[in-house]
Amino acid sequence: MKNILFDKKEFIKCVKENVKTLYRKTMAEASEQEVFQAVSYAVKDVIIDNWLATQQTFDKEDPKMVYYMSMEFLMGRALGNNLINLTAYQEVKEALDELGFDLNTIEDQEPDPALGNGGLGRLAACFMESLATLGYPAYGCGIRYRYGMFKQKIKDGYQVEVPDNWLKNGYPFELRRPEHSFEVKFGGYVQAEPAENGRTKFIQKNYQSVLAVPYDMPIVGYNNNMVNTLMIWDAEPMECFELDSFDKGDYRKAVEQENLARNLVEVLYPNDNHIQGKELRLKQQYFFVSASVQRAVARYKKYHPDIHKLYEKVTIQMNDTHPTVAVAELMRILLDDEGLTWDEAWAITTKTCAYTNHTIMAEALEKWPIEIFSRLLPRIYQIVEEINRRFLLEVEEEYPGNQYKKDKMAIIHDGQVKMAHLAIVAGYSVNGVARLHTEILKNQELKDFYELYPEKFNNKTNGITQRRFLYHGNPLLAEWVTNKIGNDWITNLSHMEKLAVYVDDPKAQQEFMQIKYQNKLRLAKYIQEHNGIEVDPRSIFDVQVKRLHEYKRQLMNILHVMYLYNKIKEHPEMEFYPRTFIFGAKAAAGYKNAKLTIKLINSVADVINNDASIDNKLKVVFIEDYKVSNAEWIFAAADVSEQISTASKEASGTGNMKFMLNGAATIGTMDGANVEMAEEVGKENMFIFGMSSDEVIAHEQNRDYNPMDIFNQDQEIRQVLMQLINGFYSGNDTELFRDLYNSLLNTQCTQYADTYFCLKDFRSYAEAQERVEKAYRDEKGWAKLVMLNVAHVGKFSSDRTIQEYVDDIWHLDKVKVTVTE
Ligand code: DL6
Repeated sequence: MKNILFDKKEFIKCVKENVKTLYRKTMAEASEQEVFQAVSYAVKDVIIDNWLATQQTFDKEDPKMVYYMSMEFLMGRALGNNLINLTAYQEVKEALDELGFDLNTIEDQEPDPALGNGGLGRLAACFMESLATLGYPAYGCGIRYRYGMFKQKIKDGYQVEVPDNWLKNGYPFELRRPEHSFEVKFGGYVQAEPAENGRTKFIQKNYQSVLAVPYDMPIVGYNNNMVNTLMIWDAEPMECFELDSFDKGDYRKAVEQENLARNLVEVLYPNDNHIQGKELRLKQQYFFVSASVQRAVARYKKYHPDIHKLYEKVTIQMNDTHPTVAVAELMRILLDDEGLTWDEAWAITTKTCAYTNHTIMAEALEKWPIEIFSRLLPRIYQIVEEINRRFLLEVEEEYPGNQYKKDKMAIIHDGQVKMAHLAIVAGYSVNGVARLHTEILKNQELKDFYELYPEKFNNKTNGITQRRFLYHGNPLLAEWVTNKIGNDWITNLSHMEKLAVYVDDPKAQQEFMQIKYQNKLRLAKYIQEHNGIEVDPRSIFDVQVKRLHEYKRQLMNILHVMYLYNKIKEHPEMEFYPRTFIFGAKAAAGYKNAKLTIKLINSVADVINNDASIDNKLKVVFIEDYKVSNAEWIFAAADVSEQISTASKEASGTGNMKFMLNGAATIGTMDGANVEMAEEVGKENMFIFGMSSDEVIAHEQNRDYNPMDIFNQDQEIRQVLMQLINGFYSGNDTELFRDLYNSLLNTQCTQYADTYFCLKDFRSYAEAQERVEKAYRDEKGWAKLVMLNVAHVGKFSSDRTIQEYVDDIWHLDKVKVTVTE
């Protein structure tokens, strides 16, 4: 692909100049990190022209914008993807070759901006990329955490969290925009004063405040000149710490402001699907939301005199409940700054804000104690109280005298502010992230709200960007696909279905499996270098990489590995296709059972990998520091994708889609988006097992499941469980894994034993794994099966998801950006 934007000679010159001006060095003297910086600045030069052109197009065409508000954006590295989307990857690779550097090595110098935990943050990143690629005007709004997701080290089998100082060398792709700073106020009290128009003015007094300063990051669309903006907010003190404030007796306040600013954006809360309820977290939420809403309103007002029509140009998507204070902040601006009446402000707000729900896990549903909420955000709390008061009148009208309904649906109840209720009451759209998830929301979790506002509910099944997870992460397969069907798949993944004609073609099958083998070699090398474990690339690579959470059932996976090991030991003569079980997962720092599961996986790995008697039939690998950059390699190398959550618990999953795109077969439950994957590729081309979500929910409601029955009846399962407490994997320490044993069996230790039905689904899982092995032995059959998966992955592009958001929720128009020389 020839690229007019990149003149190789010019580019080389620019890189050399950058090395000189940034570091006073020649290329020969520059380190790889310095070359990365120089290359990135050269790429940014090109991006800036497109970015400017995009902004000019926005100014001229005045399109409606979506403000995608999210506490998390798990962007991953930018350089490689920017090059791909500028269609300049090959040219830059060649240019660097000429300079004596390898582009992959230079890419490795970039920190992973890990401003997110897992699925929710990565989805936001895929959405930003798809919006730009499809040509839709969008701002991502988030926080510029100084420390993103921690780096994970494994020491003695345990997870150790190491701070991730991703900004330490400076980040070349960001742009500080102090001219768009806003003040954000916390605390104090609200004073009501009569206003000239006869109404009441509400003024926040004696507050502390910080200055929110945006850093813009470019989001480059694929081959279309479009560059959208991710604005992530940094906090700075309103006044610098000055000595004269000491003299003025303001010393304490000056220090407080400085501390507030420093602490606010210091660190991302590393919890996935679990809310910690810390005051600082609420501060972070209000901080970035207030700044973003202020910026959205200011931008709108620059071009439009009538604030009543804000919703015609601005839509705010709240990524889970974390940014839900946006509702009250917009109301505050409209009431207090713009002087609108309540009804006017409410009419605008309820046409502007929309909400996506990402989980039904009770522990992830945000509820803030009134005490914290009202102390920190006194004016916002007043507004929420009024929204609640009016909403309860509406409920009363619909269900007269039904106090039970009111208590259940109230936004403020039992000393708490319920953010999901606020989001639903004020939002014009409420969506789940896979069909099953949305149905569970409608019929169980949010049933009362669905009955009241059925028109608000809709489903938007998640997706992933193929530009990162195939084009960049798996260049061999990407090239093969392009050779077979052309390159339309890059911007329209449904073209993959054209591959279906090749699934029975022996030559294509062989090529496909050869690419998989190359990718397995690449991962095997990585594992050798990082874990010191030699794995056989001819073995089945069976992979579970995702956040560690009990509902995702990494524990069931490792129990099954223990079970297989017992079988191989007892029946060495048994036929067994060699397997490498690969895990990668970060556990929240305070999540005890999750961390203990990591230790268990590593302990099992120690025993199995060092047992020469099993003839390398089994290997277990825990990949340290699973993150977006190594994920791309892992997906490319997987034969089997483990998507084994307890049915009903995984809202969608997106890893499942990344594996499918890269030609892995899924072993999974009928949960989240797995259900739709099975619909696309056919159940016979996946390895489905376990209880359905209805069965799980029925057991939960009836409380009629007792894992002890299984323990008593199933000898092999009992043997595995006993190995948790007889020191088999813990150097005779019988206590080390007792909490895991208890979580599965002991009702006194957990709410109810085996909350996530690991034992209940175990036999069905083991049987599905036997089917996997049998299928893998049939080389042609396997090649056909995984190729069919790739051919039917089209639906799971985030381009499709974004188009649905645009059509059904946001109603945006595409813009076309032209760059003039
Ligand atoms: O929608 C993105 C992603 C889903 O794919 C996962 O299934 C779901 O677990 C995840 N949800 C969260 C919720 N976090 N909170 N709070 O991360 O969202």
